[in-house]
Amino acid sequence: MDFSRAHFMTSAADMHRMPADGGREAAFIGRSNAGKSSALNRLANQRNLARTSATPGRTQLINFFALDDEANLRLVDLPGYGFARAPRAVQAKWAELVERYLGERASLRGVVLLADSRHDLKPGDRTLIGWAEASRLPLLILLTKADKLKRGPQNLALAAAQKNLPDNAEAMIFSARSGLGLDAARSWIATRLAK
Ligand SMILES: Nc1nc2c(ncn2[C@@H]2O[C@H](COP(=O)(O)OP(=O)(O)OP(=O)(O)O)[C@@H](O)[C@H]2O)c(=O)[nH]1
Ligand SMILES: [Mg+2]
Repeated sequence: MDFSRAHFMTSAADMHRMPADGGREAAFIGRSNAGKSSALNRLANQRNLARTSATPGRTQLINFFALDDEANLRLVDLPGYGFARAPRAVQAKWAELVERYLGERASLRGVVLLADSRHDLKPGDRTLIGWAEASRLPLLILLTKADKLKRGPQNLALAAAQKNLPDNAEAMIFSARSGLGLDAARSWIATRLAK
């Protein structure tokens, strides 16, 4: 699977505006600023595929990227959550959209949850883990920005994240900056998108 072929397809604010629900896709999700867009860019070897920003909450729409000309294989960048300044109504709309997407999207084959390796998983992350489990979706937790941690703390973060995970989930250490965990993440996604 050639992730470097990834190209932007479309953005959607609701289920109706998403691309046709055929083929297979993997979705990226996580708190604002967790490193979703950076991970996508690194996986695809492209600097500006998904926008990255130091300002949390930039990705407000669901962005679809195709890996092939026919758009049968897709990567999906979901809006971040846990942005404290977002109005309650916006947060409620986010939850409704994402829960529906995870529950109803037939082409969705796997979810990649990104979480900063320097912090414990947050209640919002736990909610996501629960939704993925309820939808029986394979879940990969990427513990991001691991270049900011030495080896010992990386292992502690991994052990903490692996505690109490449901059977559908696994965790890995990852850094979009250094490329740590990149091959393992690519191979997990390729497996989910393979027939
Ligand atoms: N050191 C380091 N910084 C990173 C890494 N990945 C992302 N960052 C930084 O973290 C910040 C947020 O990264 P994004 O990729 O935009 O995060 P996001 O999850 O897409 O954020 P939203 O779209 O706002 O939800 C940026 O300043 C990135 O440069 C990493 O692997 N290492
Ligand atoms: Mg983003």
